[in-house]
Amino acid sequence: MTTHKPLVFSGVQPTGNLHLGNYLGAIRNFVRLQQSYSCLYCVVDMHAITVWQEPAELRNATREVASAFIAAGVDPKAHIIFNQSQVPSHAELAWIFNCVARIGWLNRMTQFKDKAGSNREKASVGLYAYPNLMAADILAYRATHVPIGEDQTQHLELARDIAQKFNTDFSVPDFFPQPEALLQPEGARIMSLKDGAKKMSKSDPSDLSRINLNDDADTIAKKIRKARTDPEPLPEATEGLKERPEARNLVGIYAALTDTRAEDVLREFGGAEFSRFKGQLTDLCVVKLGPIGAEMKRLTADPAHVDAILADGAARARAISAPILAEVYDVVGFIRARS
Ligand code: AQP
Repeated sequence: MTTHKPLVFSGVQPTGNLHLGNYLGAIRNFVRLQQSYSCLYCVVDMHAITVWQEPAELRNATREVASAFIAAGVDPKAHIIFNQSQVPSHAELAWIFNCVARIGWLNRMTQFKDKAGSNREKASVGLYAYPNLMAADILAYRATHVPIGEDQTQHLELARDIAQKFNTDFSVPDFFPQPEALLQPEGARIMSLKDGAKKMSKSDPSDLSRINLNDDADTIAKKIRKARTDPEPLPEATEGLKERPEARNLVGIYAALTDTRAEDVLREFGGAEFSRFKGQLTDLCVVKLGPIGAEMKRLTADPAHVDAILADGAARARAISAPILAEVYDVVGFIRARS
């Protein structure tokens, strides 16, 4: 990995069912950023266990996310792909950040409220402290740019606050940078195929709500055919999508997969019935996702190979983060053995 370029860090949780939203909202962008940044792409298994994960499934899902990165076009030699738990700096720095961040800051995090729901008392402490670990993920490398979905902007703000408070508390003004979000353009948020008001999500109990990256052509066709729509044909202009979240979502997916805008899609399909549009959308999804799914299948069939890529990435990630963590320990006042 070349280190003269600005450093990007981003992660995906191995919580199973990687889907089109993860691809269009995150992984595809990871591939594009390789040109201009040095990139660390992390399978964040420690974040995943903030809610219960079956150990065997966690292992498989970790390999699946790593395979998706590679299948989509991330180069694990030129950049770094690894799983979080193999680099102790994340947990070590997170503990220090647990002591820097204030409870009041975490109390404001809307994702905790959403994910814990009405059962807050039963949520894990890890789910509550999750944003501190995310700050550690980024700052353990002094990464300056973080590609995130809009749902993560509040957590990134918190990472910036933690960086600043650490620098101020310990009188080390430039120790940690202020990481910046690399936000995707509007439309990168893909919604459930069953409910245009809910985002497409790994944890949605209905498999028909999402297109998984490893779905075969028949499954993709079935899911798009069954996707919720309304009885009207597609409008001629984007204003006509305003009150039609499901139509807007399908048009948005088509636009994202063809790297165009909703208005371009409507120029082609305005006035068309959904049956025709859904047929075209199916073909497009199969063409774009088929090769990724096939390559993921090939890679996950050889777990030892994927594990070796993760181990190599983790060793290179440790080489960047360990010296930074050693400096942090000195700043905080921890005694450590000198090599
Ligand atoms: N529907 C989506 N549209 C666009 N981007 C999305 N992302 C997730 N869902 C969509 C982006 O994918 C990246 C990885 O997400 P994550 O695995 O860390 O967790 P998440 O955001 O919580 O993803 P899910 O699918 O919704 O998982 P569950 O159901 O487990 O919570 C992030 O960059 C995210 O923005």
